Amino acid sequence: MKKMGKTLLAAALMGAMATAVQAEDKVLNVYNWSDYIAPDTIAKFEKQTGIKVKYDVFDSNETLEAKLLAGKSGYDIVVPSNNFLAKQIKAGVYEELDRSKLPNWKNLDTDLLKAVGDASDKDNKHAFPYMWGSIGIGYNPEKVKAALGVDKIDSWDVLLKPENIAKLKSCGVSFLDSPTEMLPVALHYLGLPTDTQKKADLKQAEDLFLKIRPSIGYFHSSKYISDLANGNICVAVGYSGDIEQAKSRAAEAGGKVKVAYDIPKEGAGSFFDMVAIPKDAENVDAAYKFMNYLLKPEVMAEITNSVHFPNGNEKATALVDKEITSDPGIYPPADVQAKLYAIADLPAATQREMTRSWTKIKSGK
Ligand code: N2P
Repeated sequence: MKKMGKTLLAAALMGAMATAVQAEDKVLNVYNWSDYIAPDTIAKFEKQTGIKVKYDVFDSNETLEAKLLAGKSGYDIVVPSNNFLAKQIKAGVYEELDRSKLPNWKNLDTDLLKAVGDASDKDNKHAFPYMWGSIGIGYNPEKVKAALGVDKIDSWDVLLKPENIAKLKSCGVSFLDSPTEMLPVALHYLGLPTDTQKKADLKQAEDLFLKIRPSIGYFHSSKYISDLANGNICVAVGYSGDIEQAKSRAAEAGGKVKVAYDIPKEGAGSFFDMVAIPKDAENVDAAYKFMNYLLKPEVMAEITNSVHFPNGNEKATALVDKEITSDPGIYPPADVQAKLYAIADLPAATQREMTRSWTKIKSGK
């Protein structure tokens, strides 16, 4: 009996060990925006925890949402912008977070948490802010000067007035491929509410884009980084940090190409990207470990130093390079921040309308 007991105990222990090994063998599937992490963030996590990570990237909320709403995305960690997060929470896409597994939550910026919570996730039950930024204009000052006679773009007039953008066509113009972020650019410029649900307002924005459409070279939400850095295009409407990355890449390549980023004087859109766990995640334990790792100030500071977007971690700011925190394109001063509008959480019907309109704009008809 004693012997039998020991055998049973040994078997049980071996079973438990096998489960532990299996848990560590299970891959953590992370789905994040492209160009949005430091080169060694994942490798360091894998080394510290023994958890293997499969890291995939997307460059638009629309792409992420299609996967999430189809279900069984296969991802354990995803990073939607907060307006999309709000809608996805309502659709029951996310796990409610167990804060006891996130001791580093305390490092987050409480003002930002409250702002994104009030806007899209009451009491921050499902997500925390990763990075944020603005949607402004990146450009090559020398090429713009040759085309327009000025080396600074400080107004949306330069891109939204057909006679101006026509002069930039030959040196190359790109726009983000995102109806929910680009239609508000025109709405704001026209003095219309950026969160409008009125078809007539959206039609005015569409008409404005159709007028300038012949001068837009392409619509893409990540390719412009290398094209700006290589001098293949001269203007891009894009995400602040991405354009700042283009600036650094151009400098690292010898500095022949110059890149500048400006938030036009009329103001611009802003976004807040949030880290969340889908309800059907298969590796929830590892997802919490990854979240808690991302909440470490030194980890987030390294990411900001690398991708040039401000993060949501208050304790990280002191660890970020001074040349980054003092760059007004990355950390806009209060008067510029006051001119930024948030991209709204819109009903599915309005979003569909915007997507239809965007398809029409892209095809130019
Ligand atoms: C990263 C772009 C993320 C900002 N390349 C858009 N949410």
